[in-house]
Amino acid sequence: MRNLTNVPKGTDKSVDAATQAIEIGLGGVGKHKKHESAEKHVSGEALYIDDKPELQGQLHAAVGQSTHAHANIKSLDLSAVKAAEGVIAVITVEDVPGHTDIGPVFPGDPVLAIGKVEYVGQPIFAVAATSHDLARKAVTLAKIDYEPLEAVLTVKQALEQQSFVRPPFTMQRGESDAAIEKAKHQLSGEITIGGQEHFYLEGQVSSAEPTEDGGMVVYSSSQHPSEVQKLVAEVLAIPLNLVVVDTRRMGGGFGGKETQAAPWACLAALLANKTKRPVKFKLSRMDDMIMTGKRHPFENNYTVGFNDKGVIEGINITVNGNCGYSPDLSDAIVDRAMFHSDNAYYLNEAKVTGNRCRLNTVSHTAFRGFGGPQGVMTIEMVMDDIARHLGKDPLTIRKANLYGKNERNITHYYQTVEHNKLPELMDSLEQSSDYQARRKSINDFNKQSPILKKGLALTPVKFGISFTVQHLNQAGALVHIYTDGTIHLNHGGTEMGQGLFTKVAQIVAEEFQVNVDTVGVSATRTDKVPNTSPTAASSGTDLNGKAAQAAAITIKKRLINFACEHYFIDESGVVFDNNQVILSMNDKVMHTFSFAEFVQQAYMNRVSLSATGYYKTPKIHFDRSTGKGRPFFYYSTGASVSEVLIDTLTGEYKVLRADILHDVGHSLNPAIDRGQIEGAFIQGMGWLTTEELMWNDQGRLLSNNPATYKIPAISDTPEDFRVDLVPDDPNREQTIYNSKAVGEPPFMLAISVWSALKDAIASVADYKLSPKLDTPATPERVLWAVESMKAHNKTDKTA
Ligand code: MTE
Ligand code: QUE
Ligand code: MOS
Repeated sequence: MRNLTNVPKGTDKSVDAATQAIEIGLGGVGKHKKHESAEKHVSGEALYIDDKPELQGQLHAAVGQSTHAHANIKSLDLSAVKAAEGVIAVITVEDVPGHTDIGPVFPGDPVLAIGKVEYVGQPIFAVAATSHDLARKAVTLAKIDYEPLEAVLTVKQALEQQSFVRPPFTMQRGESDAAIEKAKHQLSGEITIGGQEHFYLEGQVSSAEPTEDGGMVVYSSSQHPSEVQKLVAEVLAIPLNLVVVDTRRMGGGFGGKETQAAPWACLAALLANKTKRPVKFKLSRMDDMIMTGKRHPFENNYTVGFNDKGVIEGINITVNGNCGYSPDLSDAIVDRAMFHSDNAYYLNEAKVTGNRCRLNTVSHTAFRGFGGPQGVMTIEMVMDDIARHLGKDPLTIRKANLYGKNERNITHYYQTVEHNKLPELMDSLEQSSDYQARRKSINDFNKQSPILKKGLALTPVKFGISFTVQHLNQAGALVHIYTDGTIHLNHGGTEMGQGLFTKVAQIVAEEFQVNVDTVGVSATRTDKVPNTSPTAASSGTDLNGKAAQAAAITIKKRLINFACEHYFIDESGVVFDNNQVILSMNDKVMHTFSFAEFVQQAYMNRVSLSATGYYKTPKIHFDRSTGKGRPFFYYSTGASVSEVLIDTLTGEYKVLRADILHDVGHSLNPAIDRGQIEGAFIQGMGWLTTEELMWNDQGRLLSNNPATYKIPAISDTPEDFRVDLVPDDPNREQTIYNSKAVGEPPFMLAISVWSALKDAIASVADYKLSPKLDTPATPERVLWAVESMKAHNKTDKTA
């Protein structure tokens, strides 16, 4: 573990200290490398799809949206739309030549409404016009007659009516009912967890160009170009080899562009096909917020049995995900909530049930953590509740329930938690953050401060890495070396700001020991690497990094063979170092070539300088029928401590300080990893505090713009923010350079903010009660929770 005294905190030096121990190769792995587009991002030169120059004849799309949450369409009169200024084409589902359902995994998502609508905002018809504004104006002119139907608008309603998008599923280990009953103490509780708008800076956008042979080239801001390719081909009824999807970068995806980039690409392609002109479809911010799915809101509950030490002996957890109107990715998302209902804790006898509730709202989708955060929240609530019941510090309860090293280490889905670092990691953070001293001083502060109260909490994260759907855990890459020694890299992953392209370029540069700047990154394209998985589940680098390394190794082996044959030396005499190829015999250097010179020689001697690479994750399997297996290759872990200050008269609050210690194994790029950790924490904080989605009783989204939906601003960053990587702690599994995935896990570090808010609120009733605090914990909810503590104090006094 980290030497606590030597690590300066909250400064750039801490990153250096954290990475000094990493063996740094000359190619670039392990170094602080700035994002491949960093300068372009800040100067505005990075091209997003909407920045591309207009093509000749380019049209712009818009859709007419449902104004009802659930209704039959009695009649649809589009004559005024067709006659409107600038309108070139109008289509309904009847004009779709191929498949009309674009459900990504299960059917249920019509590309345009088929006779009925199932949420407010559902696309009913689409228009191509000569400008974006004219297209948007035209769609308002439709005359639509609806026959309203009863709408399901709450999770409670959905549960009552057994309205599900997929059947319920249970994971079980042991006999939890009996264990709970036998235990000395029992508790139960429930929590409502809000959803979250992705609020990527670049909205959903696609641009489609017809090709001369009846195909389509589609530029799409998508995390899943291969799925866009498949769905575009299907709606057009053309083979996949006639569709090319190109994604250079996204201005953020966060899961929102895994499945939900496809509808706009399909509609652009349908209109392009109909008009034989290029068509661009970009959503305005408000339309994007109304028409695309969000993080699943959940309503979860638990019953737990535990002993005097607060150790869980048995637990039943039910997670109820609000999936919206269609399955989308909800089956896998609710599964991930169930897989993370233990977070870092051994549950002993446990039963976890997941319901996939069907509501008449937009279909909810992937968002950083993919259901995991909603599962983790539930067990963290249990920890706080047990602590208040027993009158102990929640940290004591958390530590008492952590997975063990060689015992108490089997999850409720029967995966063994190996190489568990959390006991030491949490001890280390407890010390470096001065937890105990601050706990004492906060208690003192709260005693003498009647209105302002402070709270403190330390929470862990354990997040399973791999797609829980086995076949997605594969990737491909394509590497070319040109005769000037520059390298062209392409792989199946997409760049959404997370730094994937930078990391994979570093890996290829490392293999040849050349400067990373000589590795050109290029747009993800379905004609370069086929049949790719979405860039998701934090697995982009793990999968594509290994695939690109495999391709590089293939070429490197050819180069080595060439050197051996041409210069009559052994393999051991060929060394790639510092942009050179050094050839020796009997430890005596014979030739030193620049990498470019050597590559040129190889070319002249007819050596192939292009290769594909492929990777699939080993060891993983899961049998959903028994609920048993090893769905995750490994776990990423971390912990955070948050300190908050609340005003008990207004409910307003601030995060005063946050300390994070997060494990990324051998970091491939500490600067980027740190950026991911900071960004994820702030995004998680937004989810749990200020970002409130509000639908009215007609199913219409009211929080549909940045004035009514509050994402964190720079001023919401904790005043004192200390982020450390666990240094020199390679992944025990054979991942790329023994690194660990970083994209999603640190999102859940923000749960310490929520727990700290509850700690501050609990102080009002002398820590005797566990405040119920649904999320987002807006100032109103904090105030209500404070009021309930005060009400308890009153009844306590009168009793
Ligand atoms: N970071 C930025 N800047 N933008 C994003 O859209 N998406 C997150 C995370 N970090 C995201 C991000 C999500 S949801 C995932 S799954 C991972 O990045 C995906 O990329 P990776 O697998 O390459 O880490
Ligand atoms: C985590 C994820 C995803 C996941 C499972 C995880 C994800 C995703 C899918 C998925 C599932 C079935 C499909 C498909 C995708 O599963 O992002 O195309 O057929 O897209 O544990 O992030
Ligand atoms: Mo991330 S939610 O897996 O795109």
